[in-house]
Amino acid sequence: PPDISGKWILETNDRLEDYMKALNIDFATRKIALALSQTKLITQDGDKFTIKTCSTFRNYEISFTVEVEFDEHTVGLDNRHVKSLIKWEGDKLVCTQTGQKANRGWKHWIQGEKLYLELTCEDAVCLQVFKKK
Ligand code: RET
Repeated sequence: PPDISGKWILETNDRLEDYMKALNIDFATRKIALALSQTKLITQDGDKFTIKTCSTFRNYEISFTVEVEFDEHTVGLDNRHVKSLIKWEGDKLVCTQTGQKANRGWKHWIQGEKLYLELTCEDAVCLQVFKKK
């Protein structure tokens, strides 16, 4: 599988507001989140990952093993409980988050020198592009 590890800086952020609305994130948090720079710190050891999403406002961290479902509590995001399962689909790291919200998940992949993250909830799709620090 590809190596997505490293320190990544947010470069573009398309439709994050739609995604946050689909998650029922409140107005004030949405406005703050939209204005933030974000950094992703990804460590990868075989099929074990830690992904930290860092900002000056709030951080969010998950650790998982590929193909091992886990309980995810999205503290500081929409504060829901989901069952998350992450798999490689070709060169994309794909997460399905099963719970109250339909069609919820994300995909990470590398293209050129960039890291892409597509976040989906219901019919909202956010695309974030990161450059390597
Ligand atoms: C911030 C700031 C507080 C409000 C929101 C945020 C968004 C975080 C997101 C994190 C996604 C993480 C993923 C990790 C995958 O491995 C920046 C924490 C809403 C969308 C998908």
